[in-house]
Amino acid sequence: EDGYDVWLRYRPLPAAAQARVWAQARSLVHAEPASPTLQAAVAELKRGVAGLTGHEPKVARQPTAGALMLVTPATAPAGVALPWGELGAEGYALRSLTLQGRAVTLIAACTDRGLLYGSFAWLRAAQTGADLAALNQQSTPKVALRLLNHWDNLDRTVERGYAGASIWDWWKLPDLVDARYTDYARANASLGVNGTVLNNVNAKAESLTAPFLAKAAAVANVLRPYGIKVWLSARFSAPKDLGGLPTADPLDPAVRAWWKAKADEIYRAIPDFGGFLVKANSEGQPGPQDYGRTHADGANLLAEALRPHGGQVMWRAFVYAPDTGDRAMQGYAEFQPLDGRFAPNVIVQVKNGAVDFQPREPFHPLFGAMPKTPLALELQITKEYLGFSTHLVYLGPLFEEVLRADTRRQPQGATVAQQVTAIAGVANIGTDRSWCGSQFDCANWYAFGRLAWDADLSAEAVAREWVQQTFTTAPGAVRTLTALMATSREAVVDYMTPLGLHHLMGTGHHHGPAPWVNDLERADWNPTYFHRAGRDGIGFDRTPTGSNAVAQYAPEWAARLSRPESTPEDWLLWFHHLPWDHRMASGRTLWAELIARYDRGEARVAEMRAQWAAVRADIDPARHAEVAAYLAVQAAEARWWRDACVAYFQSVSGLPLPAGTRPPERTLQAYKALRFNFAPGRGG
Ligand code: BDP
Repeated sequence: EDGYDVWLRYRPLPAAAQARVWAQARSLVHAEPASPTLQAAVAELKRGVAGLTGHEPKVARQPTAGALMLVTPATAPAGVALPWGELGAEGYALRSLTLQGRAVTLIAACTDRGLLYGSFAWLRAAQTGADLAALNQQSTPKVALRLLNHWDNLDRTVERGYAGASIWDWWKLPDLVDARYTDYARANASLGVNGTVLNNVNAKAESLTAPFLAKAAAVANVLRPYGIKVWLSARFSAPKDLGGLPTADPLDPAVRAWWKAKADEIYRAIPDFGGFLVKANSEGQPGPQDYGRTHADGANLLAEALRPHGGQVMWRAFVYAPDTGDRAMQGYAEFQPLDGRFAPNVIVQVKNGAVDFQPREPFHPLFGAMPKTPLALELQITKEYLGFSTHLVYLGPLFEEVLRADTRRQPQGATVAQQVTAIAGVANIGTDRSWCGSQFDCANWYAFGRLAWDADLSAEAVAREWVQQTFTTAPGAVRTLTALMATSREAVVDYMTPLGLHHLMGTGHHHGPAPWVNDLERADWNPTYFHRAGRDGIGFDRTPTGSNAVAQYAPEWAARLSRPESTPEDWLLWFHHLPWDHRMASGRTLWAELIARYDRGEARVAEMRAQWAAVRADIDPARHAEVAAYLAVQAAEARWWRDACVAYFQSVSGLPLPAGTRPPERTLQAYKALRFNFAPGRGG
């Protein structure tokens, strides 16, 4: 066991469970000839049932007792009522029923893609102990586009990648097509991911040249049967870089003609190409503002070229202008006024929070604030700011928190999940044998896909089913591991950035604590800019007496967030600058509470180690030892975070440590002196 099989391990079930699964999957009935997608579904069912039970189901023409039947409206048995109208192009239903006296199971969908998703759902049910003789499930995704964003460079380095090199072997493609691409497609299809952006948002124009399009087309050919469309990040200056034009001005007719010809060329190579993802006028990337044009002008230029082919543009709202005096306000300030100015096939892609993938951020104020513009939610699966792949942090609760956040933009039905037409996750996948850099990081890929498909699932239920498929079905161990995962995100918030603090990480690589840094090229990259700690207190005043970022939220939120008493404590220092003796809900002063949170984070990691030790008998030795070693690193680093932050904040507050507090192990100077010149970071 090395993790390669992720949650599609299909290892033999306990004997009684094997018999129950085999009784419902003795044969497979499906339409002939089968499309590549249907073939993929059937192959997965055979592989899964064979692995779980030791018997491979035979394909049959007619249903016998214990048949699994994959049916569409054209092939469903007469007289069986199924909710076709509700299933759409991707949904499926699983039904146990009796047909001419024989007990069978229907996997029903309007399309072969729905059958593929339904087949994976049936396999999930088989592995998580569902009663396969009495199935009655139905599921349809509410968010149309569910994409991975690879920040993979053409030289195979991965920006913010902690799992080895890029899985896309651009050098050998298109002639050599790694079998791993098929396993990648299977894993994503099992979650319902239906698109993938192959290259980094910090894009090279070369990704749009004919040789690279041929390589992307070879990947697309592998992913297509699994319902996954290929997308590419596009560099806005490509007409200059590749086309030799003097400008990339979006209103220039030659530039428009260049993109149109480029789109035509792409669709000749990849007929179902998804579209472009664009990072423009941000962190050195070119964009329409270089020519005095707006983000809408830029996005509409690409949209116009893609439109005849049905392609879409995902235009990112992660920008640094206009200078509002508050980093957290820039995306909204730039994009909200453009609502209504985007072409219909443009989707504005917004990070979950207004700063940058922190352990905890309030939801981005753009959600719900651009009613005329489709929005995408961008989540980060790779843990750039949460301890890389070394720390065990299950992101399900973070994803759940933002998906369920109620923007209050409409009287009802205004959660972030209800406001978006797409969900994108910055991938954590690489050539590492276990794909994601650590066993538990695969849970974040899993949770991303499952919650993007159905935001109403609970992060805890998703953790449970992941454990059952990935590690063990032993009930005690499943309970312990689900509990471990459930608290892991709160642990990292506590030992890194409690109470709404943010961006205290080391410069550039974002590894480790550096709350003291105050000399970066941009003021709003400095940790001191974000925490604003001094003798008088700590926190960023974003109320009307400060930057007034609260005004970017719906009035109800703006009012709530303007007062410390009505601000959720977890967000307190995001919105308020408060004196050290401010009284907290616990009765402690803010100073004492801050330290208590750091202590709690460290203690939680110790508890996670104990929980992992307790399930040792239920986990294979190789993976158990690997995770235990990672947890030891995490424990040491949680202590480092806690100690360095306590030492620093004490130097600023000038206050004594509350009675009974363990003093930091080392001096502040010692923490400041640490250097990590080879930490993974930007790549490229
Ligand atoms: C930041 C990353 C940087 C990305 C940027 C982005 O540090 O590597 O390029 O976001 O999202 O979080 O464009």
